[in-house]
Amino acid sequence: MTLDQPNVAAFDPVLADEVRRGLTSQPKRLSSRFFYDDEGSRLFSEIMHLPEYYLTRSEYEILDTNKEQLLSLFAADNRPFNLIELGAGDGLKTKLLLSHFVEQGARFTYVPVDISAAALDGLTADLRQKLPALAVQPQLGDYTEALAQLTHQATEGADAPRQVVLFLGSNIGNFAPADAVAFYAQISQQLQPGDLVLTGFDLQKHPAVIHAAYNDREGLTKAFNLNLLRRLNRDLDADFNLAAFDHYELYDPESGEARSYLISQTKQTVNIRALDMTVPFAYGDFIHTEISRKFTRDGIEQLASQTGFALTQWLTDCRHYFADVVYRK
Ligand code: AVI
Repeated sequence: MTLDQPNVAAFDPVLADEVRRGLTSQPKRLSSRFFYDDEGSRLFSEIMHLPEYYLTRSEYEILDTNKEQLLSLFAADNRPFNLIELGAGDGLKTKLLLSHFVEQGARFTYVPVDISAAALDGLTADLRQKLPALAVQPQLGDYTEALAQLTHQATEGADAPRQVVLFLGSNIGNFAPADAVAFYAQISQQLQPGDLVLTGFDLQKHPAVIHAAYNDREGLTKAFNLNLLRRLNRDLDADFNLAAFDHYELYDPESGEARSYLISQTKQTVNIRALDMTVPFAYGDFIHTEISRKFTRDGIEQLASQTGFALTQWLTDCRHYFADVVYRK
């Protein structure tokens, strides 16, 4: 290898492969999975506090109002339970449930699962300090791998813990419809009858409310979207000029999809040196970066029935913007 050739092996192969495929496909696309480097995670935490981003506050209200009911369900028949949170992040909303469950003397272990070691370490340290009586068993890794490992270890018998999976914050909205079905089918296969899944779904509502949530006046969502290009500059030695791209958000009430794009504001060529690739952009060319699906009750019931679950609880906030839904295996 000569000195001016990129050392491709040093770059994240999954990122490299997806970027190569995404930027040569028509239309161009990049996966929203790559939003969450340290800066992207920080920006998302700020987005959650924006006045326009109603999702977090709506879900907080639901969990706060229904925490007693949720505990009765999770601990039914006096069984202990494992509370397995997929994509725990900073655990903001879960802490509300955890402190209530600990106060009530519930027999349970909290198992946060996350792909980011930094996020898991931070969350675990914070919980050990704030809720020292809580049993925490962090699991680093991909959701389905971690879930497979956990349920494989599960014991049987009357006092065997019930598995309760949490997937909050409408993270499910970032999956394409077929991927969401495959994901729940996989979770379902790993659970026993009587195990539960609590999911946060953002609901369809006035399109203007949804559009504003992804097009905030402060420009944080724009910064979050553009940060993906900054990441490619750093991780794949690319030279995207962030000022030459704009954020564009579309909400389509027919499909229930909010879609984020990055729009080229000029004719330009971008070099991605780690991939030995140049990407031409015409004025107005776009990269599709995220889908945030909004659901109907019918769609949520259908997802349950297609994947081996029954919908047992439907909890919403006072404006009916968001639903936290319990599926039983
Ligand atoms: C993480 N996820 C549920 C967020 C959403 O609403 O789709 C990510 C986000 N994208 C822009 N703003 C927030």
